[in-house]
Amino acid sequence: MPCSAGDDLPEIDTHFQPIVHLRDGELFGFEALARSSALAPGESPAILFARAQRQGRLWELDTSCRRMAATRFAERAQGLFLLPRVHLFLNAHPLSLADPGHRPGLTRRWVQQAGLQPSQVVLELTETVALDQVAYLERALGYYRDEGFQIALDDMGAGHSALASIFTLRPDFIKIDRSLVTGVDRDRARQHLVRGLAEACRAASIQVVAEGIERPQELDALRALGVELGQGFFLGRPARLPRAVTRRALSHIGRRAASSGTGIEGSGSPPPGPRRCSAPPGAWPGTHPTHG
Ligand SMILES: [Ca+2]
Repeated sequence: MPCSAGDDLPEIDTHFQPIVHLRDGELFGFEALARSSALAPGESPAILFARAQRQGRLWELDTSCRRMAATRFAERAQGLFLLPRVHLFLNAHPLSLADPGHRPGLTRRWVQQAGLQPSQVVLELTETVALDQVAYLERALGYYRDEGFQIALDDMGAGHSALASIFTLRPDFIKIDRSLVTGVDRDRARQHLVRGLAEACRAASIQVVAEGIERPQELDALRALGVELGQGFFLGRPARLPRAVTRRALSHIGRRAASSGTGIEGSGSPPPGPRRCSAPPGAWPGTHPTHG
């Protein structure tokens, strides 16, 4: 059941999309994605945030989305959140901390009330709004890190994002935008860029998540290029109930793990991945075979 984010703010519900280890298909976590009946099909929630920003209510909408996401995750995840290594990725607008309505400590409170540890939660800060506003991004990163959260820079490679800011800001994760992921298996320029990004991030102990993986060939290419984590329709569509990776993707990853030869120049054994969840893929509730 969706619920109101506040007086005359739109009704918001949350869907969850799995984030998966590309090497073996194990679940790493979920991104919480805002959905609203106030939007037409295909419209981005960014429209709602732009409106809230004009009304001086950006913080109100932003924090309400996170409160609902944490609450819904605890309600719908059938105990998954009790596993300490399942991560919940929550989007946070970097400019909302400058909003007049900002009250500190609320996100941490919502997360803890939902039974989650702040260290399980990754705040995704979009990079595209902040090319000339790095100070806001730095402030948001420091603020949420002090609250005990991990930090991801979102949308890397999209719009105006500045790759160099990765090494200034030193987030825990970067999320590579789908504009670099789509067709990466067929485009050597994208391959060079993604490989360089993955290698640089590994040297800086930053984990890389590729977004928008829709084809098995893209998954194979990203894994060969050293990307550790992925997200996209091939691995699992956003859904009201947090669900594990699709069986189709799991069996594909299993077959690829047993073979070699990706067609990607210079590919070798992938580097050691990030921390693993403690349960095997088959143990996750709600695995669904039909997505992807
Ligand atoms: Ca995001």
